[in-house]
Amino acid sequence: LRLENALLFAIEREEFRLAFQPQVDLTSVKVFGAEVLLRWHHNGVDIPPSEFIPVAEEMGMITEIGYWTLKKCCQTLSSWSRMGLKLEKISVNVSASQCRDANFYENVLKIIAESKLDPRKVMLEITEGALMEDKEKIKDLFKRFKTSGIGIAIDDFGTGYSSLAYLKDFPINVLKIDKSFIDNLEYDERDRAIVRGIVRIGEIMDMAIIAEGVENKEQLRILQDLGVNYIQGYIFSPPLYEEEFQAFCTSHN
Ligand code: G
Ligand code: G
Ligand code: MN
Ligand code: NA
Repeated sequence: LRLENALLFAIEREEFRLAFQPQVDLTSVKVFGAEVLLRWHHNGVDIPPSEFIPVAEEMGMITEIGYWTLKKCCQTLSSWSRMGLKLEKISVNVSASQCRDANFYENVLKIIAESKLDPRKVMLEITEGALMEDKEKIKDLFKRFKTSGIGIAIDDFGTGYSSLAYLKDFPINVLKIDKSFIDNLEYDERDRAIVRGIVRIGEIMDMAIIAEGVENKEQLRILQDLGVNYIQGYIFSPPLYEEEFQAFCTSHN
């Protein structure tokens, strides 16, 4: 209950910050994008998203928090662009319940337009669970995003409950291979088989593949061998605050 009460005031008390985790293209060895990860600093402590996001979802506050996050990250991307730091993509996590907002599409478009950002720079990361909600409604939503140039990435791919059939029916741009398939890549041939399969699906269905949670060089080498060129993980960088992220990009591009 205390957490819920505190969450109600977190935006106006400016307790949220964005962290940005670099996404690296191995072909050019450049930062092509970043995933935005919300941080909440409350009463001197950092409360992890794994704790407050589910609460925000239950309270129905995730919608407001989600719009705040999108607005903030669009503004940040625009300001980076003016400073000469050009990112191709910014990925924002979206909860299933955010997609239920009747005006979700219009609101997202409005926020992007207000920042004078090219919608093609924005990627929405959605977990497989969201696809299960109301299939036709979600499909329609994704199609509208597609016509506006906004990308859709499936987060934690392979760990959810939904069927592979949605890959065929939904306009999806990116599959993010879940960290759990990367963790033992060096030791477990079954994980390599799964990654190989995902890469093959991506080729045939014209979806890009990003590997998440890559931590060491051996994993990186295997992923490169398997044809995965987009990497996100501690091997390059943890999520960084704005200034640190700028410094990281300056030293890596
Ligand atoms: O770095 P990390 O602990 O931030 O993130 C943990 C999880 O919290 C992420 O996998 C993601 O599912 C969730 N998360 C982080 N930021 C956001 C956000 O802005 N919106 C939503 N819906 N989830 C987020
Ligand atoms: O939204 P999603 O579940 O994909 O968020 C990614 C989560 O994974 C965030 O909590 C982020 O901090 C974390 N993360 C990203 N890269 C690594 C990594 O290389 N190792 C570990 N342990 N966690 C990571
Ligand atoms: Mn994510
Ligand atoms: Na993920």
